[in-house]
Amino acid sequence: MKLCLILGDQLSRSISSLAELDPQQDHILMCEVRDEATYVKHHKKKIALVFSAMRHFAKELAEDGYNIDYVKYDDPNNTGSLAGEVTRLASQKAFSEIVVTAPGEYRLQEQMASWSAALNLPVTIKEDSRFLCSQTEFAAWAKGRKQLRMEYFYREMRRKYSVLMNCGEPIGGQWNFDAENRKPPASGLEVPDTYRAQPDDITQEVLALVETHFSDHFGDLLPFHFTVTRNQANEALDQFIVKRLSLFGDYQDAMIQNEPWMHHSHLGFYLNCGLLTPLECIERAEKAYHEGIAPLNAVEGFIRQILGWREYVRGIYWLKMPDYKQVNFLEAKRPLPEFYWTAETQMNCIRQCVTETKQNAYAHHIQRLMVLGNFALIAGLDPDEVNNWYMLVYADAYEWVELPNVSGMVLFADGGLLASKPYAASGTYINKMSNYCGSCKYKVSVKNGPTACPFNYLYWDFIGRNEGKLRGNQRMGFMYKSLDRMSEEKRQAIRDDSRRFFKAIEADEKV
Ligand code: FAD
Ligand code: DLZ
Ligand code: SF4
Repeated sequence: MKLCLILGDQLSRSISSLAELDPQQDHILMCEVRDEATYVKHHKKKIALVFSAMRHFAKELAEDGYNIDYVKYDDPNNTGSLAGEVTRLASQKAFSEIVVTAPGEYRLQEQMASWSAALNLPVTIKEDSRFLCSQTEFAAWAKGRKQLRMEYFYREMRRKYSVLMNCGEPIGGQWNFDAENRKPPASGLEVPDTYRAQPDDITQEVLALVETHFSDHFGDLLPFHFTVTRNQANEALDQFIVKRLSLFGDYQDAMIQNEPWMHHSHLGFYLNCGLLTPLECIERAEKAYHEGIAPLNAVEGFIRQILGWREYVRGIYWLKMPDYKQVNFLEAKRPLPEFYWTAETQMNCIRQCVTETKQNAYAHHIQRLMVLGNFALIAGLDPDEVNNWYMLVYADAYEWVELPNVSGMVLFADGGLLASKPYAASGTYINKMSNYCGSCKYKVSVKNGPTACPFNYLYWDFIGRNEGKLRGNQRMGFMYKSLDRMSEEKRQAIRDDSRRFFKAIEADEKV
């Protein structure tokens, strides 16, 4: 008799641990535990999503005849840890083996390595089949390459899965249509609402539990409209394909005041906990292209995020852990400013993005990268503090995807393994891609002085401050030529403004 442990982000019928299970005699354990809910103090909405989706998944498996042992968070016997719950059940029943699909995070893999000795039982850890590129395949692709560029990995994945291909060539004659995907927000652009599921009795019970036990966690619990079943997640996918995919490409980088959802898919929450599989999202998008529902730039752009970026960052994570958690190439040390929690800042772009993050446990990619991340980069914020924040605030956050995006893509803390140059930008970029600056106390057109947009001087301060590390980067050559042309007076003004700004943050003044 086997015991199969299913984790809160493994809610798929296709996971490897379920494959050889005998519903007649084997047991499945699912448990809501303090350790997983608090190793970072996750956003309340994320805990509610995971617990409710776990309960629904367990119910479906039970209806299909599996023996389920489900431990609720407030069960008085709950030990609070996965190891504790496996041990407790193993002491009650005579299991011959523990089976689990490999966890998504390194820390859990480390923990599981000691279970067999502790339990005196074989523990079989099966390949994580929720991904399209295994760790071994990624390692083989990476071996011997000087640079691990996502674009080349993506092309191989397109070939491997024959996605948007025609006789070995990419449909449309090119692999990537990104150049068409940088439109600023059009005035009067109508943005369809995100999919909103109605909370049922199971979800209501979970919401009450989260309110009771996690009231000190970040974020708004209500309104709660995440999908918590596979059927609902499928509807959310359908709705994305019909209502938003056609403009996904055009407005992928655009930001509009009070429009948190834009034309993005909002499917990452469900992909990452197992309610949707990456291949079905890709196939539905490809079908939409062939049926004329969405243009190639949108479909290719969306598919690249899932078949390319998502698989690639996971590959990097497992290739480079545990060292990747320590990287800090730019030796950034500044503590995370309080406004990342409170949204109390005069910088309208940051206020918007933090407020929406608090409300929705979501911000779209460009808000994460070019507003919140860009500030963290150019202000020199400590990677540990920034990683903790991103892990905690988003409902789709799991370390395998969060860490490479933050330390690699945003902070350049890995020295250029993931991104060929830092994604640093001044206020001009934010002004081009959003309408945030119009409602800001600062003036994006002003470069120095108390009324200037802080992104403007912090950007050049970042370039100057990190000259020793970045001047040698070929892709930064243009920036250093511009810096070289700057008068000493201008450079001093940048340093003075930046110093004044940092001092104000340190003194808890509202900046
Ligand atoms: P869409 O824009 O609709 O994209 C479709 C899907 O593509 C996403 O659901 C996601 O599965 C995948 N995808 C897109 N970009 C990336 C990427 N850079 N890396 C991996 N997958 C990608 N994504 C997470 O899933 N979890 C995280 O914790 C996370 N943290 C991030 C932190 C930072 C600083 C940055 C810059 C990006 C982060 N991302 C993360 C990637 C991306 O921002 C989110 O996947 C996306 O915003 C989720 O919203 P969506 O489902 O509407 O995505
Ligand atoms: C995210 C999460 C949360 C909040 N709670 C649980 C839980 O109580 N029980 C569980 O099995 N899984 C949970 N998860 C998902 C795990 O944290 C996830 O499996 C690991 O981080 C590995 O990716
Ligand atoms: Fe952000 Fe600067 Fe624009 Fe204000 S002016 S919204 S701080 S980019």
